[in-house]
Amino acid sequence: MGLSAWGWTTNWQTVWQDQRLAGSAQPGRILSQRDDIFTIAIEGFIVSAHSSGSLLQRSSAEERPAVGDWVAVERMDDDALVTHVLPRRSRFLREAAGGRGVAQLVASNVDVIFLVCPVSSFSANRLERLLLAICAGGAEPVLVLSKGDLMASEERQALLLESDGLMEGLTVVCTSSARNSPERVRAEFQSLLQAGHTYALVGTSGAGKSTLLNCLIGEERQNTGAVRESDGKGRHVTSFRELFAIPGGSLVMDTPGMREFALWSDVGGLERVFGDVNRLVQECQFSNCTHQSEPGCAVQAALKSRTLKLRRYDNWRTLKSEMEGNVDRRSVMEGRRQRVDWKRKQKRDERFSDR
Ligand SMILES: Nc1nc2c(ncn2[C@@H]2O[C@H](COP(=O)(O)OP(=O)(O)O)[C@@H](O)[C@H]2O)c(=O)[nH]1
Ligand SMILES: [Mg+2]
Ligand SMILES: [Zn+2]
Repeated sequence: MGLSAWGWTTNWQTVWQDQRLAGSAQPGRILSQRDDIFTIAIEGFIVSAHSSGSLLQRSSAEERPAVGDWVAVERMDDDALVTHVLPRRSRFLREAAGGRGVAQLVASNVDVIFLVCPVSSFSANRLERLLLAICAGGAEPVLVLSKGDLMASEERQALLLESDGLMEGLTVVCTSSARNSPERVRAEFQSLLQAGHTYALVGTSGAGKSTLLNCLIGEERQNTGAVRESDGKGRHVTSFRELFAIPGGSLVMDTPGMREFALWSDVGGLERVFGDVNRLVQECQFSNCTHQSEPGCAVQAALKSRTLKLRRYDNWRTLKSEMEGNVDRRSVMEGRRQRVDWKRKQKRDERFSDR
């Protein structure tokens, strides 16, 4: 397959030229990663590669090569090295599980993220959180309500209505890979998929992401797993991110399930997901309104008239303060890093002056 089949365009060609890389380097796209080994598509070939030492040394966790990235590859005799990551068009980040203050790049250079949520475990708060991370990272979200067969039609309609309120202009599809044939599922997604564009399936374990991917590919490429009967939770069947080329020319990334999702991003995305709240805030009489009991508070008025749900307002406050906290935390970490760099530099200078 040529690189254009993996999403390479004249735009990427321009970005590539701007990097002024060594003549021996060639562009490639990371299709999957197992431990430290990447599978990479380069023109006409699929190769295995790992990161060069200097790339690892100069990059933070979130800057390191990830599935979906366009990278520079240097081929050796029986090995290949990733020496550079091209600037990303979009990056879907979360804080790595365990709260160690480290970012995890979930998906890179994805145009559209299919946020997959079974109708049976719909949570508006969680979905708003994920929509925020998607929009903050520069990808376009589409909400996929999966396992539609598990719910009666009227309940499904109610859920669709509630989904519309999660974000203005949000595309929502309700599907069922169990009830519908793969052909029917493909037809439902046809208008959402564009040749040369990259998509990612994101959501909890057992949401039906891999099953959906198999429908889109038209064959059983990814293993899928039964949900535990005891607690209805999915098992981790998909352990690696992987990018697939599907019939029609789109690229779809399957990802492992995410249980916790702590935001890593700063306040970007709030305007998009919470456009309604943002407009209300601007209409308040006082620009420093805390929306508690001030006169002329548009937020309180909207809550009273039920045009704004208390749940949504509360979640906006939670997510906003979490994001603002991230900005503070990041600047503290950045300060610490700069101090370490400065001390290192000072030590080096001292060493040189000793000579
Ligand atoms: N009832 C129902 N079950 C589904 C549907 N899609 C997938 N499943 C089942 O849900 C379980 C988890 O699916 P899987 O695709 O592995 O989920 P993933 O973890 O998100 O990749 C499997 O047992 C699937 O057969 C659906 O549309 N309806
Ligand atoms: Mg899976
Ligand atoms: Zn107010």
